[in-house]
Amino acid sequence: MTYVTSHAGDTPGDFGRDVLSNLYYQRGTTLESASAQDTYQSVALTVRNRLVDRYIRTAAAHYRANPRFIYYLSAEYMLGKQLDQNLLYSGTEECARRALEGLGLSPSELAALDVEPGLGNGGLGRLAACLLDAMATQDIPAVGYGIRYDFGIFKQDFRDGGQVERPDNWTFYGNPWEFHASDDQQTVGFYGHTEPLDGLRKSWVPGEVVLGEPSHMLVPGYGTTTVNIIRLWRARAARESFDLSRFGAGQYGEAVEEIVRSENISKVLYPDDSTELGRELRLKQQHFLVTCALRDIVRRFRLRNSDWDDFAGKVMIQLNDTHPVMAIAELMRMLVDEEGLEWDRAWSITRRTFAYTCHTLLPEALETWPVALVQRLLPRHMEIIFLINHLFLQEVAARYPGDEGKLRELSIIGEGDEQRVRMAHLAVVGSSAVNGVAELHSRLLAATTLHGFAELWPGRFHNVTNGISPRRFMRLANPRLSELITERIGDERWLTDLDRLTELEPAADDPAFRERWREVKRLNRVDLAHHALAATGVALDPDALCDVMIKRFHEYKRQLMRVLHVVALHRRIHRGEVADVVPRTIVLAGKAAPGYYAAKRIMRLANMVAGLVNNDPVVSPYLRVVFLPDYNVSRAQLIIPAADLSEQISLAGKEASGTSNMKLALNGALTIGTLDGANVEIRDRVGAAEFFLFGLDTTGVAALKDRGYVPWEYYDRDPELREVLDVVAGFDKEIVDDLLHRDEYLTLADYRAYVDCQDAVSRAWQERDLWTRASILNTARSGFFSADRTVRDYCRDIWHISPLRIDG
Ligand code: CBF
Repeated sequence: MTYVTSHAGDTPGDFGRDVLSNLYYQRGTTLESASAQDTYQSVALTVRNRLVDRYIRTAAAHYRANPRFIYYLSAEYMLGKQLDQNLLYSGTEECARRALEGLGLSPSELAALDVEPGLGNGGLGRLAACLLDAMATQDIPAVGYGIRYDFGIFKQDFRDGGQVERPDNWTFYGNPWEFHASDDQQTVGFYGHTEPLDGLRKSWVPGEVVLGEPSHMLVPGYGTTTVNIIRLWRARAARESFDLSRFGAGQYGEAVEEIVRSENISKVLYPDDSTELGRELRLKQQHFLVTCALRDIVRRFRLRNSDWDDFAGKVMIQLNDTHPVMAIAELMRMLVDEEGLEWDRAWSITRRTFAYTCHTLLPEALETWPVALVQRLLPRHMEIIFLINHLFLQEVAARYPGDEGKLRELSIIGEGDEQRVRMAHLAVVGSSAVNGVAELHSRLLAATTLHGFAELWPGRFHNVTNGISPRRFMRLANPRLSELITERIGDERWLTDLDRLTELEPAADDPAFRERWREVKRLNRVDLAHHALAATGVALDPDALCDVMIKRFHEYKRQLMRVLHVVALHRRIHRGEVADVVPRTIVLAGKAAPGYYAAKRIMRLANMVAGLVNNDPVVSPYLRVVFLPDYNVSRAQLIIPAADLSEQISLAGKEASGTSNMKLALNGALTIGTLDGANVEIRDRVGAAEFFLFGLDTTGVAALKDRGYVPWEYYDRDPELREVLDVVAGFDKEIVDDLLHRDEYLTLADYRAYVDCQDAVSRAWQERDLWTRASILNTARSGFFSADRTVRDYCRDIWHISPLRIDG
């Protein structure tokens, strides 16, 4: 059989012909009568098809080589728009542009119809997408597994300054990027009971069964043939679940009850967990994902292998945070109960198969599940977890004889008011490797949060500092700067070898280059200003310093401190103290978890302060605040290239890594930040002189807390802070009360250092050449933060695999 496969040497004519053919045969229409959706979907298919040939070749080469695969399990993926990415990765950008223009179509109007799959919340989900990109680019055989939520992360609007959440029906018009594979459906059980078989084996008789239906999207590598996939699962009810007789009796709701109950599992990302039912649904989602993924992984393993002792050699499962950790119990269940393996053999295979990435230091972010809930929903898994824990605690007891405290500390089962399964403990016990996501984070994990485990198994603990995709966050986001860099370096290979950016260093001292760099930054600020005006009605000055804080709203990230500084600037300017003031645009963007009231209050305050500033005719020539709603990957791609200053101001010891810090530094923004997360490594690499450091470090934080932190003292001693808090109290007294009496994240303690450091930023901005020099050096020295390097670190330290290059 021969297929028309290769699009190498494509001309605009070929591309245009394929668009027309897709319009005709896939949408049943012609260019003359096509709707905007018809045209967009046909163009998307045309681009997608240009990756299929590479994907088929990749799959065939993987089949032949039977390598060790990396299976990345994650509840979240923030993939970003696919059209711009796939045009770039298929090498058809230019050809497509000419073809579309030839057909009288506007590439930018088509791009606007491309929908971002918002299948994640924030850093962890975007990291997953960057790692998939880098794995494909590094020729690592890999599959990402996740859930195909019907509704992704909510859309954010503001009403009276407060966040309003709207559903994100991202596949409303269909998703042209995915391939459905109904034949690979899997069956997932819930509830029920267990029955003894022989030895430790049991049979689980589920009380409810749901189907998982996969579809996959292509994950192309850049500058290589490899195209991997991400496989997303959607929950479906069994075929016969529609109750025809009830429907006939007019009981329309009851007739589809089972369908609705089943499909609810993949309905939304992170269902509200403030109710018992919501929590149960979340656990159901987790079990659904891991069961579908594991069954698919075993199916793939069996294509070329038959001996279970080869499993861990062929299968490496990376657990992205605790959400997929139930996979450890599920694999044990499959091996012991279904495959009849001895417990010890199954445990050895399981432990060697899994590796776990921890993304937090906040104890409250380490997931736990009530034993009673797990017992009811997943009775066999609970028995398995108890047994894993029992055997583990025997090991602990042997190592620390008589030390009851140690047993309590390390146990997978937490004993409080109610027994709870500590998922991070299960992850560490059931994995061959555990890693933090920045040097400081990994160090603190081993010293504090997971200390007992690091003492027990020091060799199991690693650091893999996060990274970002330079393709997405430089080449696609910032084409102007990319072009300038390519022109200077001489070729585009820096996009896959980001350390080559160091070749820009001499250019930092070249006045003509600095001028062009500034011009690019300015044009990017002009683009942002257009967008901000359209989105919010706030007019921005493209010559003002663009000061950016983009991230989830969380108290520890301290958006509140950002707002306090804005109020301080407002007061100063309003009083006429403008001698040292440089015009600034404060850009804020980020969502808060719907039930996180403290974060939502801060967001509301930020919007109110924005109104105060923007509507004050004395202040607004110097200062503007724009809060761009509905932050997502596409908005990040727009904001980051325009940024001059990157706000990374979390309380030291709270941010695991951060990745917006890397994206902004790569795009030439200077950082104002604390010694937290990956800020530490950014400062080490770009240079202390090119980084505005302020605030307590982790030792200072601990010492202050030990001494007894009294926020009032800072208020008493700092007249400007007093004035600022008085203004804030006029908007929201509760926020000020909390700051003065509790201030868990030491905002007042770091406030003065922060504001003084911001003054230093303003002075530095006036030294335009020095600033631009530092901006260029930030870019030139950010090569380390490429996700390609992250993937290479995983390969070397955790996965123990090498790239598999696909010919052609
Ligand atoms: O490691 C990726 C990111 O993950 C988080 O967003 C998370 O969800 N735990 C952390 O908060 C970030 O610090 C980290 O960069």
